[in-house]
Amino acid sequence: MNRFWSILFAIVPLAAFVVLSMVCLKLVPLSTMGLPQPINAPGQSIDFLFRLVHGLCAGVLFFTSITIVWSLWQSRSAAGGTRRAAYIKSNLLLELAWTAIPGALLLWLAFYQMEVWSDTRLNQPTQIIGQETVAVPPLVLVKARQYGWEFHYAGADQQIKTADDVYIENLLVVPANRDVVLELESRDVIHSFFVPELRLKQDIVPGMSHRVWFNANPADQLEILCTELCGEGHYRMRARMRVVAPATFDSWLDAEARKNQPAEFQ
Ligand SMILES: [Cu+2]
Repeated sequence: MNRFWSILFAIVPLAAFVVLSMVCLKLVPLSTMGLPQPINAPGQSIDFLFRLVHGLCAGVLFFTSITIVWSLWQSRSAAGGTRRAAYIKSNLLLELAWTAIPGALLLWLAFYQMEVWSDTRLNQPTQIIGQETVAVPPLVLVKARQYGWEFHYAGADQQIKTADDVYIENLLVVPANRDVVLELESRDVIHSFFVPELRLKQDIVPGMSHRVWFNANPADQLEILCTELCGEGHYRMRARMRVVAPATFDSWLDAEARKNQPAEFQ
């Protein structure tokens, strides 16, 4: 019983280490818990940041766990009266160290991730038209609703929210290796647009327009998920997504436009 607490506190980080190793090495039954391979460059940078933050947290967990287990193990005989815990009122150097080191780490992380953040969230991709550099216009207006996804493609005029928009439900097809901008809106409650392979997630607030963008490699069988609990049918709010060669995309959109489906934008 003397060693119960030190063993208990040792089990937690050990279990965390085992679980993390199983996920990283794709061992059954945790082989599918990791994220799928990213299909765009920022996805790889985000994965690097993800692993970096996890690595730092694992280091802190390991260090604090070792300290706790060691202290408990050392004082296991205190109950027997042979050892007494020392009463330390304060230790300025130690307190400064455990404030400054995590603070500096967090500050460094905040600056270090800024480039990825601005690429993925602040700097909408641009294109050169004539002499001018202009923002790439949205290719698709995405309307989230309980419980499905509507995709209104810019028609021949290359503008969304116009009469020639091409309307498709629960299937998003986009050209590969091109800057694709989406405009996200909600018809009812808060939803969240998530494509795991793009490492792209954006809440969609009713009354607001959100823009997201990506430049992806070809990929099939992707899934768009709603990651905001939006009602009792939330679990079935999913759509398929395909990233295809630009020529394939153009002919696909032409064929869809010829079906002459009405645009249901507001
Ligand atoms: Cu939803």
